[in-house]
Amino acid sequence: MDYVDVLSKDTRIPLLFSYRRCPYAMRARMALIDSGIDFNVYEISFKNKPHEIIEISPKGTVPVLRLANKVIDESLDIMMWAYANGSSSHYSDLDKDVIDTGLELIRKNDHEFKLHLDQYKYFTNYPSSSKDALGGACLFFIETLEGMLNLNKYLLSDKISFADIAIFPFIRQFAGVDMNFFTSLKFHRVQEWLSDLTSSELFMNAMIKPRQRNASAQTEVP
Ligand SMILES: N[C@@H](CCC(=O)N[C@@H](CS)C(=O)NCC(=O)O)C(=O)O
Repeated sequence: MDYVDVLSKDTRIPLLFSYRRCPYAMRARMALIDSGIDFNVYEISFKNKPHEIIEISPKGTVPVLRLANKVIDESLDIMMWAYANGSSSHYSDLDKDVIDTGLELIRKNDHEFKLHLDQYKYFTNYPSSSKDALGGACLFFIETLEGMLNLNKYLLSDKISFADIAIFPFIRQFAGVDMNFFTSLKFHRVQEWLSDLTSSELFMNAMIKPRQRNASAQTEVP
């Protein structure tokens, strides 16, 4: 299938507007794959966003999932749609209070940790703070994760769940700012968890270049 063809109005296969390195898009791709949903990917360029994405989601962020009958343009909503419509039980087999714990953790990630992560990532924009101080300001969340991973192999249980998938791409970014700093931390369970998820088949599949993914999706169209 040609790369551009995925933008056609043929909506038999869900189309994800994505950006390979965006952590929100990563969580959406991982959840779609994890739940066994076949989908196409259109990799956008931020400098030249295709009009197709702006038409269906004027706020212009990725990921955006185009379905036959609706558009979903928040990563967490895409994850929830995937788990509700796919074949995986990584969401539905959890008790409601465990799901609530996962959602609260994701809220903390998206609305508290992310602010500190962005300052740490772009530390040169904050000359009045040292890089180490900005990294240190992120540790409240890493410590919370360490506490949870001391109880279970993954964040909510001994099985990977939506919470691991939603949060892991941001911790990967945190580690990537300065790997020496990350490995020097005493948070060994988080380090193992990150390494486990980074080398997982699920993550590798989510990082496949769009052209390859689209080609395999096409073969399944009747
Ligand atoms: N709350 C949104 C946030 C998505 C988001 O901010 N994505 C970034 C890329 S990582 C984006 O598209 N930014 C728009 C831009 O840079 O123009 C979600 O969860 O989907």
